[in-house]
Amino acid sequence: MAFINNETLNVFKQKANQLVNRTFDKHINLAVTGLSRSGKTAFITSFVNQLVNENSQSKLDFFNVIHQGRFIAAKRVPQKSLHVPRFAYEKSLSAFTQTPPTWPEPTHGISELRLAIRYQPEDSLLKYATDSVTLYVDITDYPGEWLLDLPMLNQTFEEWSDATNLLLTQTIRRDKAQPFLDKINQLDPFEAVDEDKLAELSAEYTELLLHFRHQLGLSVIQPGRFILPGDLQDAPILQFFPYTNFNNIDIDQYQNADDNSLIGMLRARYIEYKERVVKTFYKEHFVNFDRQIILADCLTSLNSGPESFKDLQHALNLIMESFNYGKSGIFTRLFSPKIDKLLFAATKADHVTPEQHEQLTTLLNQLVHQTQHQLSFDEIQMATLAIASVKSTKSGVGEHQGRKIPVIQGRRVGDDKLITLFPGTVPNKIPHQEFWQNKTFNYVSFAPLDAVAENQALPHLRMDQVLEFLLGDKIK
Ligand SMILES: Nc1nc2c(ncn2[C@@H]2O[C@H](COP(=O)(O)OP(=O)(O)OP(=O)(O)O)[C@@H](O)[C@H]2O)c(=O)[nH]1
Ligand SMILES: [Mg+2]
Repeated sequence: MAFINNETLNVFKQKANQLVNRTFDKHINLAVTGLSRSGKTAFITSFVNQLVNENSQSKLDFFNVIHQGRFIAAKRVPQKSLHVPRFAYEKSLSAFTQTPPTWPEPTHGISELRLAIRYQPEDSLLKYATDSVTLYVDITDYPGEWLLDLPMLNQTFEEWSDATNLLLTQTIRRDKAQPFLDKINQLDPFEAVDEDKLAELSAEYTELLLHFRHQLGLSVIQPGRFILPGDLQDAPILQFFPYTNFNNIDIDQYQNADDNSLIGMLRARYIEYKERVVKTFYKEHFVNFDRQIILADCLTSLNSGPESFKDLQHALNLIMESFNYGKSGIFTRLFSPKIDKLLFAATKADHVTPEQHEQLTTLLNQLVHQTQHQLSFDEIQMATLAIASVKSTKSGVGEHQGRKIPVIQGRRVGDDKLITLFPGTVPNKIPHQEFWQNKTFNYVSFAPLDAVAENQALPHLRMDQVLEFLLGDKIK
């Protein structure tokens, strides 16, 4: 007869418990996106930081699992996909812990991080079966520019070229684009291709896109990969450009042009780009996302003027196409994504006084829902919030001409000076000419206010509401 001693029994119990836990463990693939500089890195850093440093003083009251005292702990664990770069959490956090604190460096592609959150279940079934459950959250950071390419999948090279030509010849882009357009329009599209010349013109087109994004604050950048090439830098697949003179060439001759002619090669590379770059992202990554947060920096666009704002509107429109599963032929044909929750966040809300936050949320809501096409989002629950991943201002009351007005105070980026101001009123709907004429909105970039200790939670605005919306139902 075999005897089981206490120790063996304990090991047994432990194993049984582990097995139960494994059965009940949950998992979410959470994707974070937004155009460049919209605040993705700061957001993910704060998201992780809030959870791993959760303690009795944490400011996450709207995250129910914490409010109800069921949260046990969160930690980073090795990520799932070994072929995707790691999100550089330590590096990014160190920007906020150094003195004086700064913002993290820009990032240039996709990255991943896995978080394990242990909690006590409240769900009646789970509660009797186990003391704790782990929710694994795989967070992916990817550039919103990649979503701008989706509509290209439905366009031929001619259609895309014509659409891009239209964009390049509109007011704000025209001045800068004209010399490039002149060069293209002088080319003989049927001549034998010179690959060096093609590379040179592609580089020129990329420079234009970079100028539009970073100097003019524009958002509609196509192909998105051109300004964020990652490991495709200098690859021929990123060496093409729109042919902007279709009106003046013989279409039959174009249809019959072979790949060794200039226009033939442009067309071939465009097709290859769609197949290998655009589709691959959707097939390898996008289809696996369960939840998505889209960060939009409405305040910088408001500050940059009507053209920049209109462009953000246009870009959000294009981005929404990626979540339009109902009608879009692209999705029914090629992919079956499964995103069930979509959160739009207006970032950097700490740049305006608190009573403006509601207006900012309403404004983003209008931008998201203004889309001309009747999109079908039946399957997706959507919400809009105004947030600050890392709150960098203090708010208070000041006086102007004998009147009390709300103000914010922060360290201005550039000269580090502590300044106090009322940045102005955020329009609660898509602004008309009057708003732009009066130009009462004055946005100033602030540096993070105070350095935090490594185990201290970063100050924020509404990150707890973000957590509740994105994870709340999975952590019951
Ligand atoms: N005041 C304030 N500024 C913020 C906040 N989040 C981001 N910023 C500002 O926005 C800039 C861009 O933030 P990132 O988090 O690097 O944005 P990103 O989307 O990762 O940018 P890329 O990596 O270039 O695509 C920062 O350098 C800050 O100036 C915030 O919560 N508050
Ligand atoms: Mg980044």
